[in-house]
Amino acid sequence: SQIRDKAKEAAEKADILLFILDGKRDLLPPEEELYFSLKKLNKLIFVIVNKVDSLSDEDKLGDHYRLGEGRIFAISAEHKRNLEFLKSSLLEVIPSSVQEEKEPEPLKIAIVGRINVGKSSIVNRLCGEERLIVSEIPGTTRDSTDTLIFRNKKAFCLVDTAGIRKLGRTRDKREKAGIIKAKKSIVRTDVICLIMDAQEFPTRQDSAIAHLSHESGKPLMIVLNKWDLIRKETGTSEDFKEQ
Ligand SMILES: Nc1nc2c(ncn2[C@@H]2O[C@H](COP(=O)(O)OP(=O)(O)OP(=O)(O)O)[C@@H](O)[C@H]2O)c(=O)[nH]1
Ligand SMILES: [Mg+2]
Repeated sequence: SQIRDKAKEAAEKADILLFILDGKRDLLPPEEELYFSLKKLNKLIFVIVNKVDSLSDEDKLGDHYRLGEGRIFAISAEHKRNLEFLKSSLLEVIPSSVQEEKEPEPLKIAIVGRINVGKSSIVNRLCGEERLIVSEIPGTTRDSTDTLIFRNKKAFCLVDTAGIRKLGRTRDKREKAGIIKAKKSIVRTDVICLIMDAQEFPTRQDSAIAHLSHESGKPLMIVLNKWDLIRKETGTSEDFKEQ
């Protein structure tokens, strides 16, 4: 239900909604319900049926036409079918002033670290809303997510990533893919922010990630999170700094 709430929140903030359906199976009653609840937001909704790989797949669509006032986009993301048509239809409805604004590329900051150290929590705090799902269950973030924040009228892109652990430690294919993507994010961003858990710091995995960051040649920021859980005495933070 956290996922559904996040989707609803995103829909409320958006100007145009892309409602994606699976063309390889029938329309499900909850999908239809969700569509009609989104319609109440009075926003432009594009109903997109994905996985329509061929013309014969397109002929099989029936129930899907119940949504979108009879206008649906039958596409195949994998086979790039009808994507150009979708793109030009989208461009038609986006006001031209929005298209023309050419802002400088925001600085990309990768938020990386071991699982459960609080990466997603930090992004949420920095953007001032509960944008990302946070939980005490390790391995919550499965994919990299970009979040734009503004400071002094400048845009920064925070890239939350999946917690990095040894690939051999998990059998979950999606988690593995997430870990590989997290490592790649170190390459595609401008600044690396390595988050560590102050209670467990520093672990071997922390050093491995620091090493990757160092090799990338990018500026590296080291952040010790969960500082509230540390018993502090005079000089505690100096001791940590030395370590
Ligand atoms: N005490 C304390 N708990 C924190 C702090 N930051 C995050 N947490 C908790 O740590 C847990 C993990 O937080 P997440 O933000 O989901 O951690 P993550 O690094 O994104 O985790 P994965 O996506 O699983 O890799 C949650 O239960 C948070 O509430 C902190 O500063 N102090
Ligand atoms: Mg996370």
